[in-house]
Amino acid sequence: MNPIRSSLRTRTSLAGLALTVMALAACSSDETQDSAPARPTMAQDFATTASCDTPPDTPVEIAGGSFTMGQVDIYAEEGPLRETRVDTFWIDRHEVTNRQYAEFIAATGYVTLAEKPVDPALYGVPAEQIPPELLLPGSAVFTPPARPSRNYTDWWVYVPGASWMKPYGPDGPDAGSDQPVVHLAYEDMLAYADWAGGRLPTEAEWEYAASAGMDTYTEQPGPQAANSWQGAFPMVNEETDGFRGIAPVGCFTPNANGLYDMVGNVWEVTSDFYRPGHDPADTDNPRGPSENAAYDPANPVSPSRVMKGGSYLCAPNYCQRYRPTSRQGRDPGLGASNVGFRLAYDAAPES
Ligand SMILES: [Ca+2]
Ligand SMILES: [Ca+2]
Repeated sequence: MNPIRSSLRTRTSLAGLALTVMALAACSSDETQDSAPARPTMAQDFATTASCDTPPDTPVEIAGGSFTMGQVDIYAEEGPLRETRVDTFWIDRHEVTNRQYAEFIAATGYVTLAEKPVDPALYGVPAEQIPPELLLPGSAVFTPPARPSRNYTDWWVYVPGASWMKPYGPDGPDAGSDQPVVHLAYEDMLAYADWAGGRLPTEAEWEYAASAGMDTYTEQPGPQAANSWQGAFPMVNEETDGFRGIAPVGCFTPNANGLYDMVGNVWEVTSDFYRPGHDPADTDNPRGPSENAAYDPANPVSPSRVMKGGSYLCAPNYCQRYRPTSRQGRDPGLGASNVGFRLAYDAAPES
């Protein structure tokens, strides 16, 4: 067995941490298989040097209103349907990019969680029992398996040295400046938001902003509609949309609000705590459950946050999450190579 993969499973068994970062990932599945396929390609094979016209960094005003939040015909965690009110807010046109995050780092000297050694106390066992590689700084990187699989431990690998600056690991290329920043913990996103004068959107705000003029993409987005996965996930990536992995922001058609990549490219973390399903009575600017009420079956260790919209890792043969209503829990303490964010604002930011 690959030692890194073995380590990841060990880490999962110790603390439940990696389990969550894997489950948050592309999509979830209840099916598993025992065989551990080899991997024919490396993580960095998913990198691109393509460029697109980057949308402006100025946010878009989303006029307050009501919409039908949720969906009931795909996954149980998205229901029930309910008419939901959202007040006016502003939201970024595109996912936060590596260029923007680098400006924050340069201004503050901030160090992200993935760049720090792992606290042995998180494992709950004597330090001498923890494999040393599990204490190295790092993050979870998508690495495709060689044979078909529905077991996410076959494609999520804990890679020491992976970080927002090296999203494919230390041997891969540097992060593309106009590509979405990934491998961040929740606290890393909050730190950026504080510096930039914004905040993370609530799930209701995000879904309201994403829903304008959007199809639900129960099957597959068109090749111009979203950076998705064409072919049989996780092996066959036909790249019909031009991107095997992450795309620079703004390469796909914006929605009716002028927002790019709300669906696809990278998952986007919101401020709501996660639990399966929505509170049917919480319909006026909902902010999700309390921390005590948060519950994520894939993450028993720490209260997950909601992330939205799916990523470049998903396909109808495996999951159906290229929709504004799609949601999964996100462990706040670990990064992954397909999870990012964008900011919301209570007022028009000063230019
Ligand atoms: Ca793609
Ligand atoms: Ca996205």
